[in-house]
Amino acid sequence: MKVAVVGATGLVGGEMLKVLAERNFPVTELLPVASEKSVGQQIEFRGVKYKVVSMDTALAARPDVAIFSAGGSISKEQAPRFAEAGTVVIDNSSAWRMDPTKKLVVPEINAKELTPKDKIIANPNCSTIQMVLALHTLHEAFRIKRIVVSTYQSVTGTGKKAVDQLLEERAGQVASNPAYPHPIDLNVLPHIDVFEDNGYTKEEMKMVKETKKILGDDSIQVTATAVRIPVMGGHSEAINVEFEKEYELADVYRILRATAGVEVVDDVAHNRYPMPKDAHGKDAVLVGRLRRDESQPRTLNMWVVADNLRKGAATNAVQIAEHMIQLGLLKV
Ligand code: 11C
Repeated sequence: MKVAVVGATGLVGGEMLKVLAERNFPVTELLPVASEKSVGQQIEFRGVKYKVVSMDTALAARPDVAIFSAGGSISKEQAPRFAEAGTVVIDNSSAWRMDPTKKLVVPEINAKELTPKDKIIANPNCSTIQMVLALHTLHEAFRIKRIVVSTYQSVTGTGKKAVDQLLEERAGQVASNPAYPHPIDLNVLPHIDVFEDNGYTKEEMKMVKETKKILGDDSIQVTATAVRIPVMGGHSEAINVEFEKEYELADVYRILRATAGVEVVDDVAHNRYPMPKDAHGKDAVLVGRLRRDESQPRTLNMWVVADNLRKGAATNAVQIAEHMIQLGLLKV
């Protein structure tokens, strides 16, 4: 299969290449695409060196599938060109997620909704993916009424510039080209992406809107506070979820242990709970600290951690492509 990776030189693009190789995705020809200034640069994939090409060169090669991780405006402009040329586009930006004509897919939840008409498929935001993966089977069992979530997000969600800011500050320097309006080392920023008119950030509103769309239920109420912390390796989330039906904690454990892509890490007697350093490099969404909210009936507290570059981005995108192969929507 001819595969284009758009944004191949970025943090997510690099993880895409790693995940495609690890999962033995049937790549016969790779087209790494990046901005004009990176064209000609070499990247390595499965031990072979490939030259970075321009968008137009990749388009002319008519790839079977193009995985985009190059930001919303590039996706908005370029994804339709690829789709018109017959390429299936899996887009990791926010450009198409809330478009009612596009599917927003977490494969374990809703890949079955994909049809031959779907030529641009949206990959959700990382903080949404890990939350809905930890919640969808509980929703089936007990019906979610309301979610209150606070996130603790890794600097890798912002990109290389933020990783460099953290590393420079940690080395005692003033960041040369900071990604954030404040220092991030020894600090916490209740600010991810831009502020909207309602006082929430765009990241917080993505969690509200995308959750409803993926779970296919507009009645679910979601309120979020998204926070950047000086961590690399994964996003963490404190989730308080109120159900319509009463639940038994034993059933919650049983359901989560049987949920594909979820790993329960919950043994407080031995100080075992999910942490970003353990999620780093893994595809599983780690769930722990499961406990009844004693202040309100039918309500559960949980702590959910995942590698935002993997299940939150690259792994989910590659899994969408794999499901499309299984469903006969992409031909090998
Ligand atoms: C962050 N969640 O951690 C963001 C990164 O809409 O795909 C991913 C943004 C997106 O900053």
